[in-house]
Amino acid sequence: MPKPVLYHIPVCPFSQRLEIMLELKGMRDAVEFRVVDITIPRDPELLVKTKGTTALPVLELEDGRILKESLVLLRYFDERYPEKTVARSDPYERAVERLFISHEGPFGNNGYRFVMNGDRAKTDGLRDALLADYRWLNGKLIQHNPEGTFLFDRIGLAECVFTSLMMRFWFLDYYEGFALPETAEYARVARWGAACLTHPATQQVSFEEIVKLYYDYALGAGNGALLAGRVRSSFVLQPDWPGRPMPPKDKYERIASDAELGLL
Ligand code: GAZ
Repeated sequence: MPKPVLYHIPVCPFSQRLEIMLELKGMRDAVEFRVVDITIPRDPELLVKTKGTTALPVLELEDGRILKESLVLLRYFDERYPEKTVARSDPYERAVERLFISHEGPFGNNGYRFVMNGDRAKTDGLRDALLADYRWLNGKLIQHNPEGTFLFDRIGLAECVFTSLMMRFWFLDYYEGFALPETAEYARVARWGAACLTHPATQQVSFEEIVKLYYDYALGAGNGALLAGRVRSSFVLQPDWPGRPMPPKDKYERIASDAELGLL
């Protein structure tokens, strides 16, 4: 039986969104996941299919047609396998869900800018920008479901979109000592975040995996790029992350060697 093929990077937040969606639908096996190593040149056949673009995830349908963009793919899966829908069905709730999701871009960017920063003088400003996003989310959650846990009565599309980003932000806990303040203006988003991070359908990656693979991001090198003095990216698939040591936290001081990171 042919299946759609999803080309992806397992540790990428945009791929994990789709895994969460399929898990919630009980349809994880409907799609074949094929891992792409972003630290080596891309397979020319895949580049032809994507017309030269490199961003993943990319979905190839059974007839060869190609779809991209995680937010587009989330809705495609939800509509293609409609037995159990994850997105809301009521028009007003769908509108609220869309508005909430419209904040994922700024939220993701602010978290990544914060972890990739190498200038200590900028840390406070970057933390404040991310905290403003958390306050926005807090306000929306209070507005639409003050007593509950998720944006609506169950985990849904909004949670597919944001959970994978909140999990990546474990790199902020580790490399920046970041934690949400335990004050009233973050209480609702903290309750939501904790439920998202611990839900059985969202357990595709771990704290340890994120911290180890994103070491190079924390020093400013994204997407498999190489830092000075290094020949291996922290995004390499081998040696696999479970066998590597936890990276040093002193990102503002120096770049750890390949050997120290267990990459050789
Ligand atoms: N909009 C696309 C989607 O599917 O939603 C984004 C896909 C994407 O950026 N994929 C990246 C990729 O495939 C991996 S995940 N790169 C390999 C290549 O060869 O292009 C996120 C950021 C950021 C930097 C990186 C990432 C990230 O901000 O996780 O902000 C959220 C990349 C500076």
